[in-house]
Amino acid sequence: MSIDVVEPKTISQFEDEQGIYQPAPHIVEQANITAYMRSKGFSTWEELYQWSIEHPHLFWADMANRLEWYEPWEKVLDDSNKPFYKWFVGGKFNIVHNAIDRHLKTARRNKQALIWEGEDGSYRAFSYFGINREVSKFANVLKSMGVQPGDIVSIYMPRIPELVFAMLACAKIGAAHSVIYGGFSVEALRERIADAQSKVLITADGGYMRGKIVELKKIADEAMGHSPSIQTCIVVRRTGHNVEMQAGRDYWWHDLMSLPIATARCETVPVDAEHPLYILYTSGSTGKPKGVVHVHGGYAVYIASTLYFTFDIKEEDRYWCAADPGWVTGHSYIVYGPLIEGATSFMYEGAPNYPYPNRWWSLVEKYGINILYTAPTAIRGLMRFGDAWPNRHDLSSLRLLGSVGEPINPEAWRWFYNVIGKGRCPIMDTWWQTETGGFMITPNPTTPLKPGSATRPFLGIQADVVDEQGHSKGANEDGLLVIKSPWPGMMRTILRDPDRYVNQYWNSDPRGMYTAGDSARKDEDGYFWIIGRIDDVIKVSGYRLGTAEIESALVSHPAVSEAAAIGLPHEVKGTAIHCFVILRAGIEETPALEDELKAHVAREMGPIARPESIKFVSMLPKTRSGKIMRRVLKAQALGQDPGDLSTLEG
Ligand code: 6R9
Repeated sequence: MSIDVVEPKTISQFEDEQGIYQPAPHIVEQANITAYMRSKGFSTWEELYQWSIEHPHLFWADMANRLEWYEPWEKVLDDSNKPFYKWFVGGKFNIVHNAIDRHLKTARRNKQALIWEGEDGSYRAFSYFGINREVSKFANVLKSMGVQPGDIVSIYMPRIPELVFAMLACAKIGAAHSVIYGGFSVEALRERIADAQSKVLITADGGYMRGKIVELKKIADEAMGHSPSIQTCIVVRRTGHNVEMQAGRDYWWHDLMSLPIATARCETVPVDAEHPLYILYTSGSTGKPKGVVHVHGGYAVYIASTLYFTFDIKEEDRYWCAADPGWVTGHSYIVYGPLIEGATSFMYEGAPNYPYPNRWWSLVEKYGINILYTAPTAIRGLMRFGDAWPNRHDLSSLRLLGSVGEPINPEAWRWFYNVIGKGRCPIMDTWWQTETGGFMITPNPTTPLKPGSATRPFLGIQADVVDEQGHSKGANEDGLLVIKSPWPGMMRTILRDPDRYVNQYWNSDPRGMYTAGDSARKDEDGYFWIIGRIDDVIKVSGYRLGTAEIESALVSHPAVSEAAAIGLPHEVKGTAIHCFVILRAGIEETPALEDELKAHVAREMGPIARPESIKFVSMLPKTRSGKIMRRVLKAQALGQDPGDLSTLEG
């Protein structure tokens, strides 16, 4: 495909001689953060930040007081059993009370909460009143299926409103949800259902992606065939194509929702602030995905305050986070965050370039989107088609833009800023992780921006770049990104594996700082520049995949004896997967086998994990302890010096 990227020539009126984008005075004046800063008696963000890290209990109590509690907390933070921190101890709370119930008492009752457009052009919208009805009805359905507080319900759905209702219904009755991204395949789904021990799976017949049907129910059927814990499967009819329904196990969502038990009245269950809200599986450096646990209280406080200050949500805004709800970004900033803030959130089902590369821009125009939050991979993907597509549309409703998932290259940043934001919308480059719950290093609308930098830590967050011993690195020196004190949105543990939580995140640093697994550098202005993952994780189009998972998928093929996967730069995906495979004796290296192995990985893990290339090799570089030295493969592929080879197997 020919690449038609024109580096925008417009120099924004806000760009200074150093290439720093200064915030427009009217944005600063109207920003939520400015109002808060003034209310605390400070005249600069720096002073406010300094206060927030010196008095985190006061700051977080302020943030918690923005929400409604059934019973107040006794203590903001209990750090008596590090790193198992507890927040808002003794408080009784439910995130759904804050996301829905409390709005019903105000004029927001009739405000649009969720506007949805399907890839096929279908349109649905729900007010807060409407969302409450759907969620309450479905919560009653779940209760009738025997779902209890503490259970984990697995959800495997396309990007449709029922996904949001299902998540909220679980939370409303004190059950935890585990959303498995709809792009994952049989084995990934089976493994996650087994770890969560789910009795109930919620899915759909299928979803639309690029005009084609994704066969979700079919994949779910295969996974359920090997999931003894599942007793009930609830299926939303989205595509209407034929799917198998197993009597006694599978039920249509719409049938259940029309039963008399599905009344629109359901009490929200008050739970402890530390009660689990959801499990979200994410890739780590070993094969088994980690079930990151988030809780009701601190998580709600954290995502609401980060959204409020960073994306500056205003009552009349239409906000669009274009992520998938199956990713943490969707959990925090499509579902819970915007609803807690009483915002109008827009959700789109399909591909950004379907049927044409102007789909997103036409949606911005059609719905009058004010805030657009997306990922560098999507920006690069759309930039490839040139400026004519966005230029055909009125994008003047946009006020703020956002980016998440991987470092954004300055070219993509400038294109997003100039061509989409017309040089007037600041870009919030938000660095965070599944584990952190919400934004950690991020600008706010008053921050001077440097393209490619996530700028500085959020209020109350102490981030640093350190060496292996935990000593701070100097300006512009590479090191490990750490967080030096706890925050309310942090993960609480890894499901069924608390040791892994301690070892993976807290032990590598002798001072007990949270180690993020990213390398970074901090410049002379205290701006953070994220370099990338230091562990064996590859980010493909912003999705986090473990090299070990890809390798196990390859090795599960009868022709493969050993495999190594690395990430190499890719123009659109950011990073693409390249594999090195040792075949079993007697198996011939053919192009057909290469294709078959690519398809095999896509089948096992999902299309997102399909390798870009597979190279047949006769040996792999390994350490004496048998660990594959992926950095050596990577250096070779990039023609770079492989560095220290002292641990290479002799
Ligand atoms: C939210 C999310 C976490 C990893 C993280 C880092 C990378 C995320 C970034 C970024 C540079 C940003 N990452 N945001 N890198 N700039 N603004 O992505 O969660 O899927 O758990 O991935 O993503 O490497 O460690 P998750």
